[in-house]
Amino acid sequence: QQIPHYYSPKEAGVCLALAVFLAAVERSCGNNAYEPEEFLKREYSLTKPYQGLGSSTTSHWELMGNAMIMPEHVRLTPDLQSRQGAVWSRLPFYVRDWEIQVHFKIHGQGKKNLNGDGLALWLTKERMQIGPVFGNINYFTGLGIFVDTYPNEDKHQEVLKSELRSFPFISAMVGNGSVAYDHDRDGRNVDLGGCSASVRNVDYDTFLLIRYIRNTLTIMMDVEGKQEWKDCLEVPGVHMPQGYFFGASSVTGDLSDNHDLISFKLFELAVERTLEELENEEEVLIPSVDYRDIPVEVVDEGMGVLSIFFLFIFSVVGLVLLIVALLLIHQRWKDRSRKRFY
Ligand SMILES: [Ca+2]
Repeated sequence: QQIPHYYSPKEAGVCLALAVFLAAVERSCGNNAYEPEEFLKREYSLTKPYQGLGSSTTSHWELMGNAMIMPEHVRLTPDLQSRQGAVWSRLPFYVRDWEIQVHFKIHGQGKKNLNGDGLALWLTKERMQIGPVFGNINYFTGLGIFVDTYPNEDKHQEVLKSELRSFPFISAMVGNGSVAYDHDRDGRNVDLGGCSASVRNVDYDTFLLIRYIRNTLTIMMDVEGKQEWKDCLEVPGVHMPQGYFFGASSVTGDLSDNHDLISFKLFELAVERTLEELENEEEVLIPSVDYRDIPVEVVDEGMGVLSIFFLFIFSVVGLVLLIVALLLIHQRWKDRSRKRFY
């Protein structure tokens, strides 16, 4: 006679855990058959309680402007006028295929379209600089992803109905150091496109996913509280140099919002490459996008007068210094020749 076997609570617990684990393995294998493996890189990530962020030289991230560390987030700007804040990674970034998951929150007192200006994520050659593009410099070199919450162009100009964008609007831009982000046009002249996303004053969590595999840039978002990624933008043929810096910045003007960065997680993606692919790879020195030539002539417009002015000032200063130096040398030579007579 077989004795019926009852599982002890401990055994049952182990079985249950095993079943849950197997189900999870199956699910991840089933759904993500084509997803590359990913590894969280802590040195490029920023998560609670933000210990790696600060002014000490051992910290991986640096604060700037009005940005403040709070228990639940890094507040890039408070809901007050004319603030600017940013966080920048100190470490140059050398990973070929990667993904960023950004958890953020934009909220404030202002009614719709009476708030601004939004936040930006960066992977650029420059770091820790202040300027007009969501708090960062213009004519940047690298990648900028913008969560623009204020429609500047729609307010100032007649926009074709087909070009009308609903704000907040997420867009991306690749700059090579000589292209301007035109704030009055919400960067529409040079961006790579994007999508509308109601990310402001919502009760649920909002996330952005930026993925870069084999030179294809993909932006996805989870902004409806459904725990699923929705496509926003995909651009193939994006060439990014190595050794750039990650950053997140934000700015407020007459209109404002709280711009909170809750987490920034960088994953390295394991993408296999054939020997041929590796051999044919060339080092990228300047960021570019295949399908469009980044206009270079833009730089000449406003900059022309300014550079001539500076060139003139520098020439004058240089000339004065040269004359002073010559006079000093002449004086010394005169003194010396006089001494020789005594
Ligand atoms: Ca704008």
